[in-house]
Formats: sequence, C-alpha cells, structure tokens
Amino acid sequence: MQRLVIVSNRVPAVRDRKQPAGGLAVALRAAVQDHPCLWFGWSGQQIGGDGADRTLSVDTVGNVTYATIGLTHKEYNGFYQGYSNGILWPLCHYRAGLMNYSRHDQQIYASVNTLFATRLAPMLKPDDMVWVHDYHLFPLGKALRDLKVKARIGFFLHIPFPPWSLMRSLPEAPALMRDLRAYDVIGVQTEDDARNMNEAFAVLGIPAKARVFPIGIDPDSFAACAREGQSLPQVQRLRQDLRGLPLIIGVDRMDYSKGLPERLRGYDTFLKRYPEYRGKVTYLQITPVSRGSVPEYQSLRAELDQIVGHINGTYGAFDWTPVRYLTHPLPRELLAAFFQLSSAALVTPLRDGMNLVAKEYVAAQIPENPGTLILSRFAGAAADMEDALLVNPHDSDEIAAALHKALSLSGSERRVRWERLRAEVWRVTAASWARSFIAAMSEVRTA
Ligand code: ADQ
Repeated sequence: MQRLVIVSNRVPAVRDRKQPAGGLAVALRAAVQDHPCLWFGWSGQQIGGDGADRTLSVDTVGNVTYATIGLTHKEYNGFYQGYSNGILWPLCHYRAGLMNYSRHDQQIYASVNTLFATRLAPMLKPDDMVWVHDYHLFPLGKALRDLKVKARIGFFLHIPFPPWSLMRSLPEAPALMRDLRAYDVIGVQTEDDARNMNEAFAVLGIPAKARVFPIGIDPDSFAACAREGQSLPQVQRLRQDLRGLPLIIGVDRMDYSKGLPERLRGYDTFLKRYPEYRGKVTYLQITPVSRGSVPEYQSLRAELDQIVGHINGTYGAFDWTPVRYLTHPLPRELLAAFFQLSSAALVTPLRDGMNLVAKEYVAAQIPENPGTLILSRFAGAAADMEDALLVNPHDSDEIAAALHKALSLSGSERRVRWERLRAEVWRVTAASWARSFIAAMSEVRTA
C-alpha cells in the first residue's frame, strides 16, 4: 500500500500520538489509520543558535512515523509569528489592514519552507503521496520539486482564500500563485474559496486547479463525548447553577477572525431590546488565549475584557451574571457536554475557513431537546448548514433577533432544523474529507 506523507506546521505532540487530541490530528485519524504514514513538521520547540546542527527527531507509534525538527528563535518569529500569523492569516481572512507586512519575514518564511523540503526530500519515495497542509507551507511543493521530488504532492488550505483584488496586496502574491503550480491537487473548503483561487490563477494565466473538499468532524466520537460528559461533576454543577434557565454558549480560540467583540455587542443589544431575558438567561463564552504575543491579539483581549465588564456591570445583579467568560481551554468531554446542556450556540466568525465548532455543536445535541445553532454567513460551514439561524456577524441587531428566535422556537421546529443539520454533519465528516482528498491524489498519474 502506498505511503501517505503528511506535512503540517504543527505535528501532534508526543503525549497525543497514541490518542490524537484535536484539530488536524482528529481530522486525519481515519487517513492515518488506512495507510502507512510519515508525518513531518515542526516539533513546536524553539532551539538556540542558528539551527546549523538541528537534529531530526523520529518517533514511531503504530503505523505512523513522526519526524520533526525545531525552529530557531529567528525562524519562529519570522516564519511562524511574522509571515504566517501576522501577514497571511489576516490577509486570508479578508483583513489586509491588520497585516504587518515585512520583507524580512517573507525571506524567513521562504527559507523555512526550503528547510522543510531539504529535510523531508531524502525521506521520500517516488510512489509516496505527499499531503501538505495550510498557509504556513504554500511554497513547500515547489521547494520539493526543485529538489527533484517526483512523488504526487497535494495541498489543502484550511483557511479562506480571498478574492484576487485583496490577495494581490501581498507583494509576492503572484510568485505564491506560481509556486502552487507544483501541486498535483489543490483543495480548499468552499466554492467561494475555489472561485477566488481559480480567479487568481486565471489572472496569471495559470490553469485553474483549486477544488472543494469540505472538512468535517468525527461526529460519532463527539456525540459519545457529549453523552459520557453528562456525568462529569462540572456538568452537574452547571446544570444546578442554571436552575432551569437557558444557556447560550460560545467556544472559540481568541482570534479576531471569530467575531467576538461583535458577538458580545449582539448579546448586549439582545439584553437591551428584550429586557424580559434579563436574569433569565446565561451566556457562557469559552475563549482560550491564542497567539498571545502578537499585538493584535493582545488588543483583542483588552477589548473583550472591556465589553464583558461593560455588559456585566450594566445588566448584572447580585445573583445574576449575564456573561460568564473563560480564557482557558476545557477538555473535549466537558465542552461537548456543555454543548448538549445549552439551548443555543453563537458561532459568529467574521470569516472562517470552515468552523468545526458549528459541526461539533450539532453532533452534541440529542433528539429530545436539541439546541439551536446561530451561525455566521461567513463561516465556510454555512454553505451546507442553512438550517442554522444564519446571521451577519457584524449586525448586532440581527444577532439579538436570532437569539430571541432561538430561545422562542418550538420543540418541533428545533427538531426539524436539527435533524437536517445532523444529516449534513454525518454526511461530510473528517473521514470522508480525508478519503476524498486521498482519492483525488491517487488519481493523479505519476511521471
Ligand atoms: P480553527 O481556526 O482553530 O481551525 P475551528 O474549525 O473552529 O477553528 O476548530 C477549533 C477546534 O478547537 C475545535 O475542535 C474546537 O472544539 C476546539 N476548541 C475551540 N475552543 C476550545 C476551548 N475553549 N477548549 C477546548 N477546545 C476548543 C482552522 C480554520 C477553520 C477550519 C479548521 C479545520 O481556521 O476554519 O474549520 O482549521 O480545517
């Protein structure tokens, strides 16, 4: 059987290798199980010096060999924090104004991609299928081809791809698009992303290559988490604490793409416009800090602290806190169980490649009493989740109205909506996503 080679910036940490913990690892579990597999990427460690003597760390668990290298402080700052998170991330989320463009960071980004290629190429065999993930590694395929790698190479972009009129504000956008020619298969999350990327190819006279492979979750395992989580003491405490009042929940990494200040303003408007809910509803927002050393993320945190303080100070009572706000991650079982306990979820990113939280929320519900999903029209997930209450995340009045509607829907309407969403979440899963991408790579003829 052909070997699958996964390349991603982050590789599951050693402690998670027996039981993948989340994100990409969970999504790729099915693919990894079906093939002998090599998984290559950054170890997550920063190393001293100039990296000349960096070693490759290799660890095999079952049928997967993990091969990782460390990054120097300079590489971490320029490649990861600078170009990937400070330039490509905002740009791909349609926020060119938040880009901190630096040619220096671009050079380090290119050199780390070359480094990855140089360390990976000697491990590759001609009949491998190499699957490269995400915006950190746009030029990796080209760097591998420059080293005469003949294997099939595919690329999947987990985040949105903006229209060319926006993308071209990146000085090296044309070069980046030309580098993408090295890939045999290019996958994106939605039709919009494929259209945008293919338009960029067309402008540059490159044949259209982007295809849609929407990502999903492992709904059976998430539903099982939600079921089993009900017996956790924290869940019982929260249930008692709610005294039968409805719970609204939000779960997001702390990122400006997730629309958190706008969402909180929507909740503020909701309490203003529908005073009958004051003291009668609780909103729990769980938002672990991410990329905390990037200035835009620090100012986001300060803004959230301010808005939460404002809402609690304006509407709170000695025995009622309108917003409960946590900035640390929670275990999966607890999140899943809280999802099941809640009456509505607010998943309102300003822009999101897919958004797995929306799918997890649906998977966690039970038919007797499903909660209602309020979902941004600008999440990739919205393309196939029309039975959610879709909102424009910038419009606090629309969020307020959706909250009112979610809390007033009849049981039968909630069930009808949920049944349809459920069918979709079980139709497009992590496993089906991985299978269809790998099938597309298998169809490519090698030289
Ligand atoms: P992310 O931007 O990280 O992913 P998302 O798809 O929502 O966003 O996935 C986040 C994951 O982290 C979910 O599994 C969620 O349960 C978990 N998580 C979030 N908050 C948590 C908390 N407080 N505690 C514990 N776990 C938490 C990127 C793209 C997305 C795309 C995915 C997959 O930005 O658009 O859907 O990749 O392709």
